[in-house]
Amino acid sequence: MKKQKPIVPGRIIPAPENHLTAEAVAAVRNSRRGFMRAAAGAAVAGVSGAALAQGAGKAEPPNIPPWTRSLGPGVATHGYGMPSKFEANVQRRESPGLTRTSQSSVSFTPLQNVFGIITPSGLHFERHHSGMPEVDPAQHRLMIHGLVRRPLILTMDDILRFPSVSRIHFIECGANTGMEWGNVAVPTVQYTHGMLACSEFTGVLLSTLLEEVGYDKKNGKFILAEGADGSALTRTVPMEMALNDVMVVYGQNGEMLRPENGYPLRLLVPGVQGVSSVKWLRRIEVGDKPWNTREESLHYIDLMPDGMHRQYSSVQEVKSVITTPSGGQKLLDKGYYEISGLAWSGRGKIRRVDVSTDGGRSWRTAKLQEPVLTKALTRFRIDWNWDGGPAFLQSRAVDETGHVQPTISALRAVRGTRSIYHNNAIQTWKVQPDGEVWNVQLA
Ligand SMILES: Nc1nc2c(c(=O)[nH]1)N[C@H]1C(S)=C(S)[C@@H](COP(=O)(O)O)O[C@H]1N2
Ligand SMILES: [Mo]
Repeated sequence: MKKQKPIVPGRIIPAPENHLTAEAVAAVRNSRRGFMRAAAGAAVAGVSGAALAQGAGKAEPPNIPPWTRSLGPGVATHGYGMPSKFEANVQRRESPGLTRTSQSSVSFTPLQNVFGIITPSGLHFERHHSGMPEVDPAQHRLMIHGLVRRPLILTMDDILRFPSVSRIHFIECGANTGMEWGNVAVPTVQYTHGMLACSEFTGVLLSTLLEEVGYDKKNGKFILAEGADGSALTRTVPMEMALNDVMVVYGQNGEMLRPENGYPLRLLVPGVQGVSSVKWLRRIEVGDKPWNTREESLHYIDLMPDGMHRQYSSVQEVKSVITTPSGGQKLLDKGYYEISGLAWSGRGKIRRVDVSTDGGRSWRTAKLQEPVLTKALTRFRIDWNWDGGPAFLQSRAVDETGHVQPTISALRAVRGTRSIYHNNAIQTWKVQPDGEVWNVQLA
C-alpha cells in the first residue's frame, strides 16, 4: 500500500471584519504550520515538553491549559444559550454599498463563517421594507378569503392544530448579488451572496388551508399574500405554485420564527425570490388574476437592455459560490486547502458542481454533501493545492433540470447591466501571490 502523505492544511486569515480581533489575526499569522509533524518530530528527538512549549501558548500540549486546572464556574442554568464570546465577530452586517433608512434595511448572512447547509436563525439575513413589527401571537390572525366557499379567520392556535410538515429550503432575496451587475466589487462573500439562508421550516402546507376554505377550483388561479407590517407587503402567487409546495410557516430550525423573519407566521414560497415569502402573514386572498401590486410592478422586475421590464420572473435560477477561500481572506501558506461552498436552484436539486482554479479554463467536479435536497442549499467541497501563484477560483452549478450557471458576460449579453435582480452568474475570487483573495470579474 502506498504511504499517504499527511495533510497539513494551510493557514487562512478570514476576512478582517469577520475574525475576532487584531490579536486573533496575529495569532493565526504566528501559529506554527505543520504542528502535527513538529510535535511528532519533537517526541522522536526527545525534546522536552517545556522546550516544545517555549514560545507557544500556555494551552499547547503537553502543558495543561488553565481551564483544565480547576473546576468551571458553577453551572447556572443558561436559559437560552448563546454562542461563545470568542465568536462575537460572527455577525450579520449591513452592506457598505447599500444605503438604508431606519425602516428599509438589509443585513447579510456571514456565509464565510457558517458550516454545512443550515443557517443559524440568529444569522439568517434580514430584509425589511418597513421596519420590524412586534406581533403579539395571541392577537395575530390569518384571514383566508376571496374565491372560497368558507372564508376563515384563524388564530395561531388554530394553525398549530393543522397537519404539519417540516422541510429544508433556502430563501434568497431576488436582489442577492445585485451589485455585481454594475461591477461594484463588494469585498466579501457576505456582501456578494449573503442575502441567502437555509432553514428547516415547519408549518402547514398552503394546499391544506386552501382545501379547508374550499377554494374555487375553476376560477381560483392566483393567491395574494399580505403581511402585517407597516408596508403591508403584498405578492401574487400562481395557484399551481401555491398548491405545490408553498407553506404557511411558524417554525424555523426547531423553534418559533425569529421576529425579524416574520414571527409568528410567514409564507414560504420555495425556490422563488425572497420577497414572495411574505412575513408577518395576515391575509391570503384567492383571485382569478394577478394583482399587480407595488412590489410586483414597480420593484422586483428585471430591466432589460431595450428598456422593457420583465415581470414575475420569480424563480431563483441555479447558482453557487465558493465561501472558502473567498474575498477578503488571506492564505498564508502554499499547499493544501479545502475549497468549500454552497450551491442551490429554485427549480429543484443540484446535480453537479464543477470547480475551476484557473478562471474557467479547466474544471474538476466537487463532492456534494448528502442529502441533496430540493430547493435547499447544497454544500460542495474539493481538495486544492495552492502553488503560490495567482489563481482564479470559480464554481459552476448544474441543477436537475439541466440548467447551467452562466458566466457574468453570458448573463450580461442577454440581460444588460441595469438589472438589480436575478444575478446567478459564476463568481470569481482571485488569489494573489501574496495570498490575498479579491472579488474580480473575468471578461
Ligand atoms: N411583510 C413583509 N414580508 C417580507 C418583507 C417585508 O419587508 N415585509 N421582505 C421581503 C423580502 S424582499 C425578502 S428578501 C424576504 C427576506 O426574509 P428574511 O428577512 O426572513 O430574510 O422577506 C420578504 N417578506
Ligand atoms: Mo428581497
